[in-house]
Amino acid sequence: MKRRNFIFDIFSAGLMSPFITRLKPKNLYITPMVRSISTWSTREANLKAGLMLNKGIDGLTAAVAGVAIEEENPKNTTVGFGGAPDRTGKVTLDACVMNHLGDCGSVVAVENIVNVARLAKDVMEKTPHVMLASKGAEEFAISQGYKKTDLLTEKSKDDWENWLESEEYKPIINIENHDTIGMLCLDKNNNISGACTTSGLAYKMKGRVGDSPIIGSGLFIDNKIGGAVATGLGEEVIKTVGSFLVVELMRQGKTPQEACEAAIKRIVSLNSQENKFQVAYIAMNKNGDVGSYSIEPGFTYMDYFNGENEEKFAESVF
Ligand code: SD4
Repeated sequence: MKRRNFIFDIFSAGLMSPFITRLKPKNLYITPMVRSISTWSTREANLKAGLMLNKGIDGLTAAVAGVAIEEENPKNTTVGFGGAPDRTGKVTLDACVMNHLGDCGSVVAVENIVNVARLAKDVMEKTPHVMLASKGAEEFAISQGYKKTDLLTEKSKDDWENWLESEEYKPIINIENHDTIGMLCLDKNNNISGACTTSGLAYKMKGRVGDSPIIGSGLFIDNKIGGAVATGLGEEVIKTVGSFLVVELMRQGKTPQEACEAAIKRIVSLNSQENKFQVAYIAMNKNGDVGSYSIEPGFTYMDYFNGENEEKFAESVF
């Protein structure tokens, strides 16, 4: 009997079926990939999300739980509790979330509530709206059982008082106005979701809202393509609808890296070089490929992949 016929015969006789059954779980099953990336040195937050994704938890739940670590961290002066106040001394927070279905929620200029990304998720899931602002958002939070918390710490109060005495204020690139956390999570169902949360620019004008809670600017997800989040000077991100732009560039065939670079260069081309400021993007596509790019050097991001949670330096224009 020829070898090929012999193989055919034992298959058709069902003789191989016990082997195939035994081989299947071990050798033919591919573990779905998970990946979580987040802006700046948000190590613990990204690890939290990555471990949740590993357990099979969905991307949005993981992203909201991950960014909550920074919202609750008083040392992070750009997010949540301990965030720098506006120039009247009030801490006001902005956040948004978006899931793989294209559903989104957002809150802007919220006082006294720490976990505003979770609040944005609640707006998405429990109201007929996408965005709630200020007192309305706070009242909704209280109605949902959130605790009222004074977000101004002694340290951020002291810093603000020193700022009031300073003659001219210019934020120091990568030192002040950074650490906004934007996070993208690819879960075991190959769905991408994201969250973005911030106290915005330090000593901003009362009522100022940046890019972070604006769907398409601070965050955008299209689960057929991928997702992107922004950090840095929100006014410049809004002008180019930055995160949406990154996702649309990926739709046109660019890798996440190429898309981040093109979106950053768009901003640079609209500004003179004397006017120094930072903007950075991170992006991920459906294959789990990631990209990052910034205007000024010094932007880092966290990457949880294959069980490792690593800090990475992004390349920059200058
Ligand atoms: C804003 N984009 O309110 C935010 C600030 C930021 O890291 O990202 N800081 O403009």
